[in-house]
Amino acid sequence: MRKLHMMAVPVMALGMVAATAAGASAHEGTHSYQTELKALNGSGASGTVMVSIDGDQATVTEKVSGLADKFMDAPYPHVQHVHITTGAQGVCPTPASDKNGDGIVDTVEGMPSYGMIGTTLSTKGATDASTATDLKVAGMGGSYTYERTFTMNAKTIKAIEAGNGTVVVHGLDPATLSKKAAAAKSNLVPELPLAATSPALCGTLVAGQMDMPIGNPETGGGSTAGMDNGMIALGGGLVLLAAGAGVYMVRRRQVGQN
Ligand SMILES: [Cu+2]
Repeated sequence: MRKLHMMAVPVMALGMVAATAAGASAHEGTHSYQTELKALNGSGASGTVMVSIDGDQATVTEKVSGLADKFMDAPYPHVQHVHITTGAQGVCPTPASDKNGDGIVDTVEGMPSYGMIGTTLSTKGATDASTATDLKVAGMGGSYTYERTFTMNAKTIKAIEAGNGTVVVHGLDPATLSKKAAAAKSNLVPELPLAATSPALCGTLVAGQMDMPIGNPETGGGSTAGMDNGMIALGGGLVLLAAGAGVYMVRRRQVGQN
């Protein structure tokens, strides 16, 4: 009897340690989330994003390739955000989200799926919505690696923890699109092709490390989100970039002739 008693104590103690560690991990320490970015709108791009959150500090590591490379003979600026949903589950849009049937799921059509901008993955400066359309701090060119540690706002952290944080990288190359889609004008900024403001990559962050199996984001019921004012500003920025040169329009015509 005495021997059994002695053995039971250490086993119980171990069990308690394990239970404590499991309980603490829900709120303390570093939590990792990741996603495989999938091409939207036939962008042909791909990528991965890893987000490590410790308190209010987030380290975002992102690798993308195959995006539109040039805009106006300069590296194509790809604004990128963590979009967040509150009511509905955050997901990536599917072709069914293309409500007007023009062949592109534009930024507005995608919002019922991935929600509003929670955090801007800017290369420097603010990471809230204030830099959402700042082309100078966007991802640049067709392939890039992004790594930054910053204070992440509480609403984005909360959404990511709930599985409702979705990384969206914007900016398509009209050359990769169907004639009809390439010729479409932006519903945000009519002077621009729809491609310029539309999402090219999307992935909803899930808890875990990079070796976790990733399923395709499912389409969600989702609530209807309003027009994203930030994305209107994005269009304005691109118009400024394009002003005076018209290279983008020329390229579009060439695409249309193919
Ligand atoms: Cu966005």
